[in-house]
Amino acid sequence: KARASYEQKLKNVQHSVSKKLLEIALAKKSNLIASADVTTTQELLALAEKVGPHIVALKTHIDIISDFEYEKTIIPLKELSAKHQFLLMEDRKFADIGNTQELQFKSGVFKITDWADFVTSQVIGGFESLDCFNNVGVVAIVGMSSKGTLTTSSYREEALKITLSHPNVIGGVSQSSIPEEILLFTPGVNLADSGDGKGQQYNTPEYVFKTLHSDFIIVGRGIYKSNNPEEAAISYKNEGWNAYIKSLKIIA
Ligand code: UP6
Repeated sequence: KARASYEQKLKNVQHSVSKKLLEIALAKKSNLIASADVTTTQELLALAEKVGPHIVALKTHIDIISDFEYEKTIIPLKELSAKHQFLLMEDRKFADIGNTQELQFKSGVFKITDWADFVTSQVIGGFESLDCFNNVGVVAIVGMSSKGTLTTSSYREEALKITLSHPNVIGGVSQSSIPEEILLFTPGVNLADSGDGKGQQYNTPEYVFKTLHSDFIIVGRGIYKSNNPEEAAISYKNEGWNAYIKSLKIIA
């Protein structure tokens, strides 16, 4: 069976964040999410400015920014996201009871609820632990990319039940296929390396679109560590888009 196209998915998805992601993908001909795993506000904003036009979303780990200040970090980041038309994905990977996740989401210095368009969350806390994310989209961690991960097939099966049934969830992070009614986000993508010596395992864009029917690739070091992050973003964007177009034509 051929994979569903972004146009087909756009007709079927309900969540406003899913719709936005698919609309941006079609408008920019991009399925690239850049992971901004940098540690200063200046690097974060410089990267967002360079790669912004080529991505559907910028993924942050906001708690690794050493000089975080809401006014100096988030306000300009929000401006860049509006200027270059990309969404903000905070990769917080919440993994607690609902009440604690709610506090982590709404309080502290980061106030994720005020600026993120969508967030990642583990589903280990159960269905109701995701209720607090009702003003954003949630990407559930179904399977991880690292060697020796405990997200076995039986875990993934249970995780998928929550992912498919919770109204706040727009999709999953996984290294295996998931049902096409939700969006599949795949990190662990790099054209040059097969691993990082710290357990990360990489695949190519070709593999993730063809074999997994992924919707969005997430690329970190392949872009921000490159000598020219803008050029790197353009090549991942083109590789990803071409791999997606090819995968539409495969009737398996
Ligand atoms: N990430 C993974 N694998 C997962 C889930 N999330 O790599 O299963 C995240 C990492 C990092 C990014 O936290 O921010 O995706 C991958 O970065 P890289 O391309 O530099 O390896």
